[in-house]
Amino acid sequence: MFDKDFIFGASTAAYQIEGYTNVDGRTDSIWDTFSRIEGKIDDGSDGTIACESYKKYKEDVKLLKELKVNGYRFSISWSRVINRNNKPNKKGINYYVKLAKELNKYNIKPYVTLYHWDMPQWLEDKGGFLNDKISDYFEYYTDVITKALDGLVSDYITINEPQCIMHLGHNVCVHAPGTKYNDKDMIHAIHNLLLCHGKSVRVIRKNVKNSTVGFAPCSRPMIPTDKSEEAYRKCYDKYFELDRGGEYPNNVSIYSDPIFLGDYPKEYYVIFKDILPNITKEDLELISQPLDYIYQNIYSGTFYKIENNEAVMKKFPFGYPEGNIDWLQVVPEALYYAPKYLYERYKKPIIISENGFCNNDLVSEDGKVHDAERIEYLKSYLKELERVSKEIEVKGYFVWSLLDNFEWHNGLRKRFGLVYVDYSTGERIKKDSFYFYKKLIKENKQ
Ligand code: GBH
Repeated sequence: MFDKDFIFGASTAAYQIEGYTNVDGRTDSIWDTFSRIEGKIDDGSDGTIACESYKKYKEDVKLLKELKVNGYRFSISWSRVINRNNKPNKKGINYYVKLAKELNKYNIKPYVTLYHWDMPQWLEDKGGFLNDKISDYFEYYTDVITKALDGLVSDYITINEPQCIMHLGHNVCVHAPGTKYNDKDMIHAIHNLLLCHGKSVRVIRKNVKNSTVGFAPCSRPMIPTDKSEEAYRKCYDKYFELDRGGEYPNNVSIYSDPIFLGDYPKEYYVIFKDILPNITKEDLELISQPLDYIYQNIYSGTFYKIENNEAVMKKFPFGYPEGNIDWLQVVPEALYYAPKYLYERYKKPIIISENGFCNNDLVSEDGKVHDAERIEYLKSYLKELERVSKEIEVKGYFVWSLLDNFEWHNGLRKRFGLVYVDYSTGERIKKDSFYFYKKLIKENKQ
């Protein structure tokens, strides 16, 4: 059981669900462009139709209402609400106003993510995160949308998973825009991204009464297999370590230390000493304005054992339980250890902004979707979250996702929803896990 005011929510993102990418003045985002390139998306699909939530949003809100969630986390498509001349696009903005109103009608709090990976293509053409003016553009966009949603939305998340933006988008290049950065450009772009966050926070605080603000990185925690304090400490250090084998753009502390602690980790200045971007005291102050929560997207973890005083990764045994996507091993303890590590270092209440399961769902003869594995996943993860909530402050949990949707480079064939979507008809079918989550929320409120 969680506190009575615990936020049970569901999460989605604009490009993954909205469809109607070519209407009402919306311009291309980098994902539109990327999806058109042959071979980039596994099944050749894209977001042009997806769940058609741009038109079916009332139906979606009805689903949320039936679940009795008290929060819905969705993202705004920058290229829908700001046009190519960097001016507001009324028609696009109006969609989010209508959606927020519909949610408020049923007392479902909107949690708005401003950037869930869909940079307007015309801004990418000007250099994207390497453009030193990108944070001014982001500040302007934040100003426009927070004013438009005034009185309707008070909870904002600036940026979703900077790790995926930089690592998947610009290092391994399986995500849009898929252009490789060298190290110098990478840490420069990361600094610009953090400035986007900082300027956005400043505007939100100015424009929105009683606002809450956060940002939502992702992480995959190290799970100690041995229960000693030493093992815990070694795994904690590893989790925040900057240079895990050159994968620093995928790291926790390079983003969260500047935001929560006011500076990059010490090793940053050592590792990148010859290629540092220009980092001023003002930048760091802007980036580290106080936030309300530590949001975190967590799906899986990796086990570590202690050998010769070192935390070393343990291979998963053959046949270890996993979802229908290659990185999704079932490791419920991830929702115990990651919140604990994060709370210890950054000292703010935790909200899990995404957690969920990719299943090989199909519609059965009885017309229903029996996703028993997803139920087991959610049950076991929430148990661990409940366990850690006895030790630290945990404020909420958003399941990924309300609907099956466009799973980025994996396309439409990977399903994460509590609700099944038939992409040829747009029909939504509540899965068994939908009823499971509904029941869990209900029981928790009694
Ligand atoms: C989230 O990203 C996204 O925010 C969301 O849009 C997406 O649909 C959802 O999750 C489901 O994928 O380091 O071994 O975990 C996914 C998080 C983080 C998963 C990076 C893949 C790389 C491999 N991703 N991870 S691993």
